[in-house]
Amino acid sequence: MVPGSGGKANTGGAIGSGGQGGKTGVGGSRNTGGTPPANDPSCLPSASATDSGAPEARLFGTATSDSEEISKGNTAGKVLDCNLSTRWCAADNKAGHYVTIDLDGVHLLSHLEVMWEYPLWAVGVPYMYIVEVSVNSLAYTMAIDKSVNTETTQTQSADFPSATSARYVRLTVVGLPPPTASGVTWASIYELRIFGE
Ligand SMILES: [Ca+2]
Repeated sequence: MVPGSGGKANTGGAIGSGGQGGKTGVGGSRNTGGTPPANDPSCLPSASATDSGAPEARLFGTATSDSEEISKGNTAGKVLDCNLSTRWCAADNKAGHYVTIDLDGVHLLSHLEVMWEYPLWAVGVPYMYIVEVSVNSLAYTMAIDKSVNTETTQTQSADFPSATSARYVRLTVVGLPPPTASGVTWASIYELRIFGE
C-alpha cells in the first residue's frame, strides 16, 4: 500500500489492495507543473522510440471530470500523471460519470489503453464504457463503444476508427461491476493512455 518510493508495489497492489475506499490519495496537486513520476512504462522516452512504425506516442493534456473523489485526492488528473498508484475515482458509486482529456490540439488518434481499478470483489466482471471524441468540446461523436464490454483484464486496449482526429476524448463509464456482499465498485481509473500522432 505504500506508493511509490522504491519498488514495484504497484502492479499487484492495484488489484489486491483492498480497493475503493481503502486508499488515501498520494499527494494533492501533482497535476500542475513539475516532473511527474514515471513509473508507467508508456511514459518512458523509450516507449515510442521502440515502435518502428508510425510516429505514434502517448498523448497528454488536461483531464477533467464531472465527478471526483476530492476528499481522497482521486481527481481527474491522476489518469495522466504516469503514476500507477494514483487514480481518478468518481464521487459516488453510480454509472454515467466521465473523464475528459483535452489534448491541447487536434491529433490523429490510433488507440487507447485504460487501466481500471479492480477491487477484489469486482475481479472478473467487466466495466462498461464508451469513448467519444470531439474537435471543439461541443459536439461529440462515438468512437469506441464498449457498452457491452466483456473484457475483464485490468488494462484494456481499444482502437479508434481509422482517421479519427480529435482534440477532446471523453470516456464515460456506463456500467459498473454490480455490488456484492464484499463491496461496491465505483468508476475508477489509474491511467488513461491515448496514443496517436
Ligand atoms: Ca495515475
